[in-house]
Amino acid sequence: MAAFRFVHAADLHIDSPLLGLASRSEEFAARIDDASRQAFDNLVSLAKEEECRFVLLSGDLVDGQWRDFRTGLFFADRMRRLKDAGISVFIVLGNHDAENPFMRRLELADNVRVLSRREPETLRLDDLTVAIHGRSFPQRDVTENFARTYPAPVAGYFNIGLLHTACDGREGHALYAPCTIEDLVNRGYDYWALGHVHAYEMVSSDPYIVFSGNLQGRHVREVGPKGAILVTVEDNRVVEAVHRPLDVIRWSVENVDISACTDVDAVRNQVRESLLRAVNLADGRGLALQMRVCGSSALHDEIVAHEVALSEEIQTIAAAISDGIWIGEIEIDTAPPREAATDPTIAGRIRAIVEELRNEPSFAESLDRALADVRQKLPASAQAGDFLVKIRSEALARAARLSAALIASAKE
Ligand SMILES: [Mn+2]
Repeated sequence: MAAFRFVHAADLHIDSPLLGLASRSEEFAARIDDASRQAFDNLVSLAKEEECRFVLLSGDLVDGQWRDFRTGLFFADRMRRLKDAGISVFIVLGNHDAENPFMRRLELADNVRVLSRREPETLRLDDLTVAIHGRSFPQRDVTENFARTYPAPVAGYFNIGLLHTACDGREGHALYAPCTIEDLVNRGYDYWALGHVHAYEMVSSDPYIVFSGNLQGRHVREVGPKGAILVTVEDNRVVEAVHRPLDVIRWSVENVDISACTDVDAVRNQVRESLLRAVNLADGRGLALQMRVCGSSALHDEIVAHEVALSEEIQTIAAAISDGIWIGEIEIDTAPPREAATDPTIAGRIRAIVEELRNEPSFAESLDRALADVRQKLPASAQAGDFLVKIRSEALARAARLSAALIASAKE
């Protein structure tokens, strides 16, 4: 029974800076600068520990621009380490790699194969009955549907497609090498190792179509665990494909809802609980987070008046929990209690003005004067009296309805 493992990763963006960490502390800075390299080292370790036969990298190994040649040195060194462990590496280049002038000249050990930029290519690993199909980006802006140009599967083999693509579109990702899920399914492969989209996504498990996501989150929009897919194959079938977190800094957005808090102590507790939960999920990693204090509360005025003090307290609570928390931004987004909350729309503001008039004595007086005028012109009768009383009591409600209706029609 032929069984083996491989690991699928993408979007390494080695040496890409982690953004939004401008005002970080010095200790945290040291942990952060190396994050993308450490995450890649974690990938190398995973491949060795799990005795993987090969590693798949589905593009964007580096940014469009390197800071210097040491990025290439680092990558070449880790490829050699994989060679020493008997592990092959198969790569398709992505839009960032294509843009990078150094990537073309990169010398790599002979366990590494970068698939052709000119046409789709198939590599056969006969000892494992594996066929790997792929095509590198020749330039950044690939608008062609690459998937449809990929070769037919090799009969009796476990067929893998390596592809850097936005598939049928993913928010926040340029629509490069677009294709539909049907295009991928119809190709008849067993496993599509996709790259480009930074969020892990198991698009399908029959056949396997997987975005591994990036190895290390780079900013606060890339929250949660980041890593690679560890795949076990037996008799040309996937028996397991699991996402293994490999990141060293975890990004998180914490919403602290203070609606249920009746005093500032309760707010502090809420903040502490939220931080403890995030630290727990980060599982020993550094934690870079954005905190948003929200909810309707009677404490709103007090919180807004002492915003700076609250921010400092939150930092102190974090420091008391761990030295691995870095809070990038604290957003105070609370509201007054709901019953007192005002509707900010024009219609809402007019309703508020009408409500105010209802309690305004001078308005009542002028209304009475106007109605007295009308009364003189009406024949004296019980019906006319009732009519005026009705007008008097309904005038404000009618005015409110009329103004709301006028506003609604004006908007159309
Ligand atoms: Mn990309």
